Formats: sequence, C-alpha cells, structure tokens
Amino acid sequence: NKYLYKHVNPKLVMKKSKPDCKYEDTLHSTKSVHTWEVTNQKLNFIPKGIANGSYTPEDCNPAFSVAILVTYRNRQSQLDVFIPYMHNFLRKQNIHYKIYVIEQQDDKPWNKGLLYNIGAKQAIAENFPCLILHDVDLLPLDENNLYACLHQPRHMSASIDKFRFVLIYETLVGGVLAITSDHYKQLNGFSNRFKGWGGEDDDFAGRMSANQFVILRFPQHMSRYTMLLHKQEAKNTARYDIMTQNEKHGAKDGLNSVHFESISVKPQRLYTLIAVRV
Ligand code: BGN
Repeated sequence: NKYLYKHVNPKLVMKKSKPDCKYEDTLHSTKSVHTWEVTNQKLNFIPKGIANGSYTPEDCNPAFSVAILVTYRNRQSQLDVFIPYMHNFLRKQNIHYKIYVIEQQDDKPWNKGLLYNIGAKQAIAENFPCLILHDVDLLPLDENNLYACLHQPRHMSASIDKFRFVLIYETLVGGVLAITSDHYKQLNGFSNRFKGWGGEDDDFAGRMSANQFVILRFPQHMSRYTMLLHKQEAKNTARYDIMTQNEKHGAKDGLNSVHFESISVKPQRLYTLIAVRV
C-alpha cells in the first residue's frame, strides 16, 4: 500500500524463523466488524502474551510498532471498557503496540496537551517510531482501520456515532490521531497552555498546517468509532485567546517546555500507567 510508512521499533529483535506479518487482508478486506459483535467480545477475552500493556504477534514479524497514548482522569468505568476492547481489536492487526495511560492525578484544570507531551516523551525514549493519540471514550468499529502511522499525520476517528458519523469540520484532529514521533518532535508537540476542555487539538492542527503537513484520513466507513457516554468537562473559556496568542509562541511552548510537579511510571499488565501531578 503506497500510503504506508513502514517502521519497526529498532528495539524489536526480528526472529528469522518467523515470516513477516501480512497486512493486505486487513487493509483491503470489505468485511467490517459489527458493533455488537466486538462489544460482546470485550468482556470475556483478553489475549495472552501482554505485559506492561504491550503486545507483539506470536507467529510473524510485525512491520508496525506503535505507542498508544491515552490521556485520562477519573473515568474508571470507561477505562475498564476501553483497555480490554483495544487489546482485542489491536491483536488482530498483527502489529506491535504498547498502551500508555497518562493520568492527571490532581484536581487542577485538565491539561491534555501536557499529558500528551509527557506520554510522547516516554514513548520516544522507548524508541517508538509512531504515536497514536487516543481519547479513552472512543472505540474503533472497523478492523480495517489499521493502527499505524502513514507518511503524513492521519486523523483516524473521522466518523463518530455521536456526530452521526459525519466529520464535523475539515481540520478536526481530536479523537484519535496517528503521527510519527519525528513529526511530533518537528511540531514541538502540543501546547501546554490549554487548561480545561477544548482547543488544544485545534492548536495542534494549526502547528501541522504551519509545517505544511496535511491531514490524511482513511475512507469514512473505515474511520467509524463509537463514543462512550460521559458528562461534558468544563470548557476552557480562554481557549480562543490562547489559540490566537499561540500563533506566536509555538516554538517555545510544547515538548521543549514540559513542566510538572511529579511523575511516576508504573507498569501494569494491560497498560503502562504514567501518573502525573501537573
Ligand atoms: C471543537 C473543540 C475541539 C474538540 C472538537 C470536537 C475548541 C476551540 C475553539 C476555537 N475546539 O469545538 O477541541 O475536539 O470541538 O469536540 O473548543
């Protein structure tokens, strides 16, 4: 597939005895997964071979290695659905992946951009070449939606049931986004200045366009997600102002200006928890 940007984590040792994993079926199959079918599986099956939230196919050498970064606070019931669901979904894709949950463990305003930067630093330190930024309330519905980075950033969640499966605006990159670690670094990551709900993703889209990146998307039917229900977070009323100011500050505000009170990395079986106090 000409869109794919193959990259394997250099740390992964390829075993000669294994064949390379195949992806054509995943990408070109017309079969898609029905919501109820996948939803049912989540409760009763967690694949073997997972440690620290990481999985690698047993029978073949994966061509893709991805870190899934999930920002999180106080949504235990969603995490309980999300984590097993994702392991079931991802293990069928023949990729090597690791799920990181970056939890803001304080009562200060939610800072999603900062949490993504912290997760990205950890994943990059562990040599992951591809980052998938993922909301905890979104579950992918189509197995053909391959969790891999392309040669340009890809907005993976263009078609969400909550929005009647319609892309609400062309520059939306929130929800689920796949971006190479190199591109993430080139953009200096997310702004750390958005406190409260909203805007940090639009600001990130602004960084992408300032760097002449384009937003790729798979066809709509492959980009379907279902959203778990929750109460809307308090919106950040300053978000418009910050966006306007940030057009000048991008170079100083991001991956290179991450500050927090404390951090700890705690590997668990189904995910690696990065606990942060901002
Ligand atoms: C937008 C939010 C995004 C959010 C999407 C989808 C803002 C900034 C306004 C300048 N943007 O309205 O952050 O991902 O909705 O919910 O609020």
